[in-house]
Amino acid sequence: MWIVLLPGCAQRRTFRADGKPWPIPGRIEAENFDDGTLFDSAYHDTTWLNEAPQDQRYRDSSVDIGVDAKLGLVDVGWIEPTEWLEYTVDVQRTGRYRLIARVATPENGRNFRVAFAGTDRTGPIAVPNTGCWGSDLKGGHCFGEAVAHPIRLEKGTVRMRLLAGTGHYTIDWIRFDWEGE
Ligand SMILES: [Ca+2]
Repeated sequence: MWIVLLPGCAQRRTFRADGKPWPIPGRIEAENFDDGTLFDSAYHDTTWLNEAPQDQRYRDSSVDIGVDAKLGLVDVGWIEPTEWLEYTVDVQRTGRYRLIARVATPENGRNFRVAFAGTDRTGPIAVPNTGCWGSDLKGGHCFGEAVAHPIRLEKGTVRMRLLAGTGHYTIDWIRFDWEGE
């Protein structure tokens, strides 16, 4: 077996021009998971191919990313159980945060979870049945919000993992609002 190491490509980084972690409090777009490496993947996707044909317009990966040019929307869909996405984040202040996610699903009983540094910190977060999978590509959409119980986060840079839970939903972004000490 041959392993080729390309100089300069071995470093995992955030998916933003300055390479900095995503600040919390703040909003993180689901499609902006880290740029991982062969040995340090930033996602697990159960299907090799992109389920969404538009994926290539946004970034190269086998994560199923949808693009709606009309709404200026990029989201992650076709999510199956066991899949996950990881983001390097910078918690700017120790305290309690409220977690809100913009999601859609036409199914009942769907949920996801969020882990920090490898530990599930939220338990299952219910995704409301919003009546469809997100945008209809004609200017309409059915996104709603999933809200978790406030969680306490420690100041510092850490990896945040979005765990699929039951899967079968679409996610646009996840946001952390400051709640207090
Ligand atoms: Ca998005």
